[in-house]
Amino acid sequence: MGVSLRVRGLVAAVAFGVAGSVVGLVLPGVGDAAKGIGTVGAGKAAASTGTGLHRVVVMGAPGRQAEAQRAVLALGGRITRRLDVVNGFAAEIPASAVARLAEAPGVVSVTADRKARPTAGSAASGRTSTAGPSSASSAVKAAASSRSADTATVDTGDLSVVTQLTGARTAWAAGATGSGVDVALIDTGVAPVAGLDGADKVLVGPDLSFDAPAAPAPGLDAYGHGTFMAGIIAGRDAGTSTRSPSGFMGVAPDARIVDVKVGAYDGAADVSQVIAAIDWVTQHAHDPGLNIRVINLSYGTDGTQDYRLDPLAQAAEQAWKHGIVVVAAAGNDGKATKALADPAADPYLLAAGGDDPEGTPDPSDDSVPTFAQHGTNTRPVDVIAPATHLLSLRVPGSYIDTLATNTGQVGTRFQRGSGTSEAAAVVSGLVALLIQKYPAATPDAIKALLADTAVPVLRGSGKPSAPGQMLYSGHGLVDVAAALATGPGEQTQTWPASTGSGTLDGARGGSTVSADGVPLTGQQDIFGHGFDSRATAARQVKAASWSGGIWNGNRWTGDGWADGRWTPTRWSGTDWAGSHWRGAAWSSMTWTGSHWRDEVWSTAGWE
Ligand SMILES: [Ca+2]
Repeated sequence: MGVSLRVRGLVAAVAFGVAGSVVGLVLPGVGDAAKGIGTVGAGKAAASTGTGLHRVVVMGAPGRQAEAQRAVLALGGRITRRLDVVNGFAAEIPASAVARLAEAPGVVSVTADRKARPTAGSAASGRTSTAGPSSASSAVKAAASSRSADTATVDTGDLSVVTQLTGARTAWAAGATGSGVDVALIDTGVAPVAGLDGADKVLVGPDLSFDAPAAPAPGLDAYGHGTFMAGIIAGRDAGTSTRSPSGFMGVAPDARIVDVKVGAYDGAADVSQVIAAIDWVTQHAHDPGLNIRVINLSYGTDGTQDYRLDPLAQAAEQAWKHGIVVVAAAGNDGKATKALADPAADPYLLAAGGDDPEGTPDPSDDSVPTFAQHGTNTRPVDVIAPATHLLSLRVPGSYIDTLATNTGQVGTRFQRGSGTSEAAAVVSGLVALLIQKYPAATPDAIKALLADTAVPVLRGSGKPSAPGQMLYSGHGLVDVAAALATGPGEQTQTWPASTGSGTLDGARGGSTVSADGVPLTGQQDIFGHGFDSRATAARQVKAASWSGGIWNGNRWTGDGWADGRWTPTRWSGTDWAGSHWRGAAWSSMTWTGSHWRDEVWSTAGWE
C-alpha cells in the first residue's frame, strides 16, 4: 500500500504545484551574520558571500521582474544573473533582508542559489554582476556567433545555454527541432508537469515498474528522475518559440517522448525490467503512429560482465541493430578508471560521458567532472555533454524532493541535477535533431557523425595532472550544428556481437532490489520466472521476445494500444514472485541518478 499512497500523494502534489502560487523560502543559515549590510550596494562590484551576502534565486511574478529587481537593490543587494527560463534572476542580498525580500511586491519566491560558481576569472572581470537584460543573454549570443574565447560566466546548467553550446539552437534555426521523432525514455516515468503537458508531447507506453499494480495511472513519475530527463530531451513550455525562446525548452522541443516506466517511486528497478522495456521498444518502435528512433538510458549498473555475454547489453545492442540509437549514461563512479556502466560498456551503443563547461560557453576551458565515469582504453566514452547543475523540470512531492541531500531545487518548477544521466538526455535530444534531418541514417552513421564533429576537450579532471586524452572525454563535446552541416556517411561498426548468454546477476552487479531483506538474484525475473538467457537472446534478434503483453512467459502489461496509451494491466499481488516484495523498503538505487546522493552533489561543487 505504500506505493499506492505515494503515487496518489504525488498526483495531489502536482496539482497543487500547478494551481497554487507557492512561496518558497528555503535559506539555510539565515541569521548568521548580517554584517554585510551597508558595505555592498547596488552597482558595487566584487561583492563576495564572505561579507555576509547570501546568494539567492528570486522568482518574479509575470511581468514584474523589474519590480522584483528594484526590491533587491533597495534592500542592499545586487543582481548577478538573469534566469529567463525560470522567469527569475540570481542575486546576492544581506541575510537579514531575505524575509523582507520574500514579501516585496513582484516577488513570488526567494530560494537559496546552490549553483556552483566557476572559480576562474569571474571576480576579476566582474561581468557576472551586470544587471538587466545584458548578462546571460549577451554571453549566449556571443557563443552563438562564435566559439571564441569569452570570459563571461553564464549559467551553463540553464538549457538556454546548453542548447547554445551544443549547437542545438543553430540546428533549430535550420529547421531541425526533433519534429516527427519519438524518443523512448526508459526511466522512472513522466509526470505531466508544465513543460511536458503539451498535446502529443508524451505518449504513455507500458508501465513495467513495481508501481504498476497500485498506481492511479500508468507511467507516472513519482521519483522525479524520468521527468527531469524528459524535460532536457524534449520539454517545451506552452507558447514558446524556437525563434526567440523564452520559457523552458529542451534540446529537441518538437520531439515526442514515449514513456516506458521501469523505475518505481523510489527508483527501484531490476535489470529484468529494463531488458523487458528495451525489448518492448525494439519490437514496437514502428507501431502505427510511432517513430521511435532513440532510446534514452540514463541508467547503468555496476555489472562488469563482458558485454559479449551480458543480457542487458544484448537487449540494447539488438535495439541498436534494429535501427534505434541507444544513448546510455557512462555512469557516475568516476573516481577511478573502470569500465563504463552496463550497458554503456557495449561498444555498439552511444556512451555519453560528462562535460563541465566551467561557467563559459567556450569549450576550450571545459573539463570532465570528477564524478563522470570515463571508461577504459578499450572502451572509453564516445562523446561528452554538459552534466553539471543542469536545470530541468521538477516533480513536486517526488522522492527526490524528500532527499535531505537535494539542494538543487530552484523555485517551484525547477530542479538542478548533475550526472551522466543528464549528459545522456542532452545527447538523446541532439540525436533526435539529426534524425529529423537525416531520417535514413543508421545508428552507426549517426554515432560516427557525432564523434567526428565533436570538439575535443582536453581537461580530464578525473586525473588533473594528465593532459587531455580520449580516455576522459572520448571524441569530445558534442556539436550538433557541425554534425548537421557535415551530414552522415556510411560507417558500419564491426565489434564482436553480444550473445547475451551470460547471467542476470552479472548484469545486476551490486544493483539488486530486495524486500524484507531478500534480494532478487539468480536467473529469474521480477515474477520469479526463470530467465533463459540464450533463448531470450534468440528472440531478441528477431525482435520477438514479447507476445502481446506477455514477456518471459508472464503477463507484464496489456496487449495493445487504446486511447493513445498502451493498455495497462494491474498485476495482482499473487502475480509476484513473492507478495512480500511489495510495500517494503526497496533498497536499490540503480539509477544513474544515484548522483542525488551526497558524495556526488558535493563533488560537483554545490555551495
Ligand atoms: Ca566552457
